[in-house]
This record gives sequence, C-alpha cells and structure tokens, in this order.
Amino acid sequence: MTSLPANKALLRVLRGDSLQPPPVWLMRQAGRYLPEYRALRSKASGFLDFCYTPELAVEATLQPIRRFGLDAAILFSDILVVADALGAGVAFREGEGPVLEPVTGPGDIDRLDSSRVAERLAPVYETVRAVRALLPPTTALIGFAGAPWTVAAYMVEGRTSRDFFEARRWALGNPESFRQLVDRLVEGTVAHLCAQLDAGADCLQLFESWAGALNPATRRLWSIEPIRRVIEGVRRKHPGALITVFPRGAGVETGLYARETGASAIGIDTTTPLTLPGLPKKTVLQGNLDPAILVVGGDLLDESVAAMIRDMQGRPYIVNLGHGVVPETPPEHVGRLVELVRRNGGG
Ligand code: 1CP
Repeated sequence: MTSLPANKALLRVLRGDSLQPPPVWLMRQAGRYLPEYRALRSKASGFLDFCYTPELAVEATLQPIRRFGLDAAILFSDILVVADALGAGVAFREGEGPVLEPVTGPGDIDRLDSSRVAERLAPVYETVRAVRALLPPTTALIGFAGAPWTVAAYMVEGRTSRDFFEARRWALGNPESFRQLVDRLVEGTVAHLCAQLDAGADCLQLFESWAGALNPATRRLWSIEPIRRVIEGVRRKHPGALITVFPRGAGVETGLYARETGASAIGIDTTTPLTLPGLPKKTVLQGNLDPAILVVGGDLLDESVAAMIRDMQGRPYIVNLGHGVVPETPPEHVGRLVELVRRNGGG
C-alpha cells in the first residue's frame, strides 16, 4: 500500500499550501560529500553502470534520507541517461565529467531513437519501484530529467562546457534542424518522466541547468517552449502531475518559467533573489541557499536559513539550495540545515 499523498509535506506545498516548517530537500543530496556514497560508488566501474544497477542506485537514493530525515528523496540517476537511451553513447570519465559522441548535424539526429527510451531505461524504473517501497510514508519521491535544451547542449558539445557555444551556434544558425533534435528530446523526456510516475514517483523536477547560456529570444524558443511541451505531454498521461522547473541562470526572466511553462513550482538559483519582482505571488518557490554557505556553516548558515524562511513566510515554499551540494560540504552542516529549518520554521 502506498501512503496518501496528503501525508507528504512536499506534495502539499507543490499543490499550493504554505507549511510551517517548510519541507526541505537538497539538489545533489546524494553524492561524494557522503563517505557512505564514496564506499558504494567504488562497487561499480562506471558512473552509468552505477545508475543502471538498481541495488546500488536504491542505496544511493536512500543514504541521505537515513542520515538527515529529509522530506523528499530524489531518484539517484543523471540527466544524461535520456541522451544515452537515445543512442548518444554517454560515458563518464573520472575527474572529467560526461563524454558523449557529439551530435554535429542533421545526419546524426536520424540515428537518435526516441521510441525506445523507456524500454532502455527499465533499470531506472526498477529503482523507482524499489525506493518507493522502502521510503517512510511521509517522504516524497522525486523523479527527474534534464530539460531538452540542457541535454541537447551536452549532446552537441560532446562534454561539459563553459558557454555551450557550439549548441548556441547551431540553435541560432540552423533552427530547423535544431528543432528536430529538441523534438526527439521532448518525446524521450516525456516517455522517461511518465515511466517514473508509473513506477511510483510522487512528483518530478526538470533541470534546466544551462538556461543561463541562452539569450532572451532563444530562451523562449529552446528552453521555455520545449519545457511547456514536456509538461503538457506528461500531463496528457498523468493529469495534475506535480512538476518543478529549475531554470538555472534565467535571472530576471525566471518569472517567465512560472507564467508560461505550466510548472507547479520554480526552483530559484543562487544568483537570483527569492523575492525577485515578477514572480507571481502564488508561485510555489524552491531554493536558494548558496551551496558555498553550506560548506562554510557556522553563524552564516544559521542566519542565512533563518532569513530565507522569514522572507518566504506565508508563501508556499520548499527549502533547498540554489544549485547542487558540492563534494567539499561537511555532512554535519546538512544535518544542521535540516535542524534549523525544523526549528525556525516551527517557531
Ligand atoms: O561519480 C560520481 O559520483 C559523479 C558525480 C555525479 C553525481 C552524484 C554525476 C555526474 N551525476 C550525479 C547524480 C545526479 N545528477 C543526480 C542525482 C540525485 C541527487 O540530486 O542527489 C541529479 C539530480 C543529477 C542531475 C545533473 N547531472 C545535472 C543537473 C543539475 C546540475 O547540477 O545542474 C547535470 C548538469 C548533470 C550532468 C552531470 N552529471 C555528472 C557530472 C559531472 C555532470 C556534468 C556537470 C557539468 O557540466 O559541470
């Protein structure tokens, strides 16, 4: 038996309730800052093998929940599994990050097959089902995917990049063929997200980590519009699906994602104030503690958490970082953050 969603603080807030204390989870809450993660990681050869081995991925998902009692678990996986399932040949190299067979033009798009994404990612859904069965009834399970632009940017570049120049050049110079790449990604992403909901994920997050690489015109065309289509596609099969969008680097245009994508909530990044003008009052917000503050800890952490909660009082709000937990983070500081949220938020 699954528990009633009403028991889960995160889902109540995603539906528009304002809760005291607010729910708290952290982007990249699983990972190298935890000694138990490093021990587990050494059991798989490649990072993707790790993601595709349910036994290991389940354990990585649960580690931060056991240690900190967060309000949500996020599936342990990566945004690039969709690129891998499309046939982009993804590998992760130690210390270098992801390496992909670059998609360099229309010819390469033809070999990307979006119709078999959910079939190829079956081990990921097995992980979702197993985590679902093991989580406490009050802990939500978040499924996720990269937004089409961010995943396309890695596929075109073939690796990470400071500014994703090749992807931008293609999107600007040959929008017709770039649209075909984005269309495949929209289809593959919808299939992947629906399969996670089918397997028992309570809600979803779309990571648009490279929204900041676009200009206002291309942001509308290649970020906002594809995200809108992904959300519409998911809700065609799962009406009312709760979907958070994290448009990192969208700056003053962050509010457009709230108004134009159909998102249930918006993740605010570290560089953008939670009180940004132009964010509709009823928008559910998530964020945005600087991950470096979580590394530093001490009074700075205490004061920053208190200030976020004070600023968001009376609004539907989810405590999180403004980007992922970094490996330098002392685990005790995460424990302290959770304690502060429960104490400040409750008082
Ligand atoms: O061996 C390792 O431990 C590798 C480090 C690692 C981890 C822990 C990578 C490689 N991915 C992950 C897991 C991961 N990635 C999760 C798991 C759940 C959790 O949050 O705990 C999630 C949600 C992601 C999402 C992800 N992957 C994003 C979006 C969020 C963000 O950070 O902006 C992106 C951009 C990636 C790509 C990626 N995965 C890994 C690396 C090194 C990179 C490249 C990052 C870059 O371009 O700088």
